Amino acid sequence: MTVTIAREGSIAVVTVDNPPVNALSQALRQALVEAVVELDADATVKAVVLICAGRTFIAGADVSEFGKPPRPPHLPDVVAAIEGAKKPWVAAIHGSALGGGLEVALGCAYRVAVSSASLGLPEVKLGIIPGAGGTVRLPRLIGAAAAVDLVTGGSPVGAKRAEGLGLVDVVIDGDLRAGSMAFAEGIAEKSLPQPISSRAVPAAEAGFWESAEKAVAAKAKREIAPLRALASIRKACETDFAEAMAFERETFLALRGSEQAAALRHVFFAERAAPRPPELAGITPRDIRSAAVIGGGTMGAGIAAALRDAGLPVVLIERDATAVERGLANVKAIYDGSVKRGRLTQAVADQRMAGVAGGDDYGLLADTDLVIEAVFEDLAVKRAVFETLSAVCRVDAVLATNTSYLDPGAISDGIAHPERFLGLHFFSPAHVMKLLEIVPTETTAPEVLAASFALARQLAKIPVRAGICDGFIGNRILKVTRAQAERLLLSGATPSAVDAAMRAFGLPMGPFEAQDLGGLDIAAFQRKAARERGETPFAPVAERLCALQRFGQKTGGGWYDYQPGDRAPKPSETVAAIIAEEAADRPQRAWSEAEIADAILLPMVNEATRILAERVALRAADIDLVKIHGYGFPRWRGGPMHYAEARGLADVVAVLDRLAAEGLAEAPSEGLRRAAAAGGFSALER
Ligand code: T1G
Repeated sequence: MTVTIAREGSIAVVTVDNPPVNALSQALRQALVEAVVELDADATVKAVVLICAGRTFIAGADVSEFGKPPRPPHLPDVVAAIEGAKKPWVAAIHGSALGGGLEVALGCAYRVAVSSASLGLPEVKLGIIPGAGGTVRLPRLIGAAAAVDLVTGGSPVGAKRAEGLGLVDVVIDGDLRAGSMAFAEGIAEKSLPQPISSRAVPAAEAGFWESAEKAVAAKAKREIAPLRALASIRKACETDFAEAMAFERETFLALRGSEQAAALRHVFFAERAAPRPPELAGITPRDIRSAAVIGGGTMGAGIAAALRDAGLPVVLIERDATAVERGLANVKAIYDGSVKRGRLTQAVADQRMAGVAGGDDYGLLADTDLVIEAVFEDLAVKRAVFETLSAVCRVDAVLATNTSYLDPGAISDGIAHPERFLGLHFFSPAHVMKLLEIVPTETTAPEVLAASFALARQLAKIPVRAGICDGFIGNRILKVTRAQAERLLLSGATPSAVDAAMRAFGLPMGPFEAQDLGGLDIAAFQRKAARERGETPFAPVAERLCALQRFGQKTGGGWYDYQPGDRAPKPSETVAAIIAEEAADRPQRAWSEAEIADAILLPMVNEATRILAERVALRAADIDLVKIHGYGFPRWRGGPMHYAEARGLADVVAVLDRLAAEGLAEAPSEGLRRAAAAGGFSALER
């Protein structure tokens, strides 16, 4: 880490260089305080430009320091030193001025930025609030309403919008260093602007705080930090600077040690590690500049849209002209929906759509870099597609199957150059869900695997490498969850109670509501395949519902009844009667919400541990990412594996043993017992 000071005439340029994102390590904080002292003492210096080397302005406090006791100089003191400097400091912003980085910029007398820069206070996404004056200075600079939006949502704003808010003084066209130097020369002789800390806050209009609290609570759901951030901003608007700073600091330190902050930090680092698996270090990915999708159904259209959103030209192949038209219409419907929801302008949607060419001739793919198959989940159909592709496509074209359940090795058996083949399992809707399970076969080449991880980065997806088994990582765990949920029904719980308990834990919906939404027939199809493999999937009630064609919302009834045009689930007497019959000879018991959650979550952890022990997943954190980004597991819980470790694996094992003794869950796996004895899942990751 270096902070260098260059003098050009009466302007001093302080350059921060702390790769990769100029995070505010202790050494950097110390160097900034020393720079203020040195430049205040230099009579030749009239103004100071604070600029950063590398990809970005200061992107925040050093998150890797969070688990450790804070060391001086503390960031609020660094910001106060800059704000109290005798010479005006100008923050010259490129990349992302985030968190502590923006707080440092707020300590500066002025802020300038290039138009591509973004500025934000994302702390709530880490389960904390700004801890160096962000909630206190921001309302003094841009008013309470804009400050509430920026801080409680945690999303950055672009430089132009920041200028409109008064967060940035000037947007610099062209070279930032030259532009910020020119700006500094322009203000060098002027008197210092009033420090933000001593400015008054415009009074909020009547009822503002009450409505803000309702809006923030609705969006934050069970996350604590957003409402605490709102309280800190309100304090800043209603008390003096010093009292508000003390409140903010106290709140920040309390949240920093919270379970939610630990969980969100875990997810933050897991998400950054996922696109760069250590086993691919040094492998050069094959270039992917063009793509094709075979199959224009829901998945194929979603994948085509995801590829287009990443700027790749796409050929959408279907079996005949009519199917091609239908496929293109499916893609267009996605973009029409995005325009209708205000996510895209019509011009952008048209441009995206123009990049999708439909066709029923595989010959169109002779020079395509990547082909993703998304046809019907039938082995023979898929094998026929790849037989044609391996004859038509370049020998170095990456060929991928989007299969959810079939063995990619069986699909690719016999194709030419199998080293270029693997599974790319997208989650529906493929242009929205961030999870991408990457499933190599035994012959997949490293540079093809690396190309898939690079593609995930290009698609802004979270890639997780999965080994081959029934359901890979996510759907294999889902099968256990569904079987476990039925087991509870046969021992005294109801679908509504199970769903309510899982919502209370933080899931967006419970297992029965989710099946009614997705359709019970999909899992029935997979259970049929499992039985043909000689397995005995446990779904006594679901099988009977499917026999009655009760497939969920799409048939007006599944686990619940639905009134026409109303998606609200209603408890079903039909289902209750079937449950009662299936439960007839089984012991019944009362279930509390916490006991239901344990009986669903801990078997989930048990199966996830088997997946880890079998190396189907390489890291416990990868399994957390699968559940969060593929199945809605609450981010602020960190994922099932983080939740289990934070709770204590010994307790997880003890509760599972009790449930198993009652025949209500499988006993803890050997791997889970080993991880509990070792104090964590890392014992299984070596
Ligand atoms: N601290 C430490 N390391 C960080 C970091 C941070 N704040 N941000 C990123 N990294 C690492 C990351 O782990 C990865 O490491 C590398 O940088 C590239 O990251 C007091 C308390 C800045 C938009 O929340 O949003 O300030 O894997 O792959 O896609 O009020 O990183 O290469 O070894 O994400 O170009 C607030 C979080 C902190 C910003 C760049 N700041 N970072 O995205 O690269 S709390 C944040 C990001 C705070 C104050 C409070 C993004 C990025 P490695 P990357 P990118």
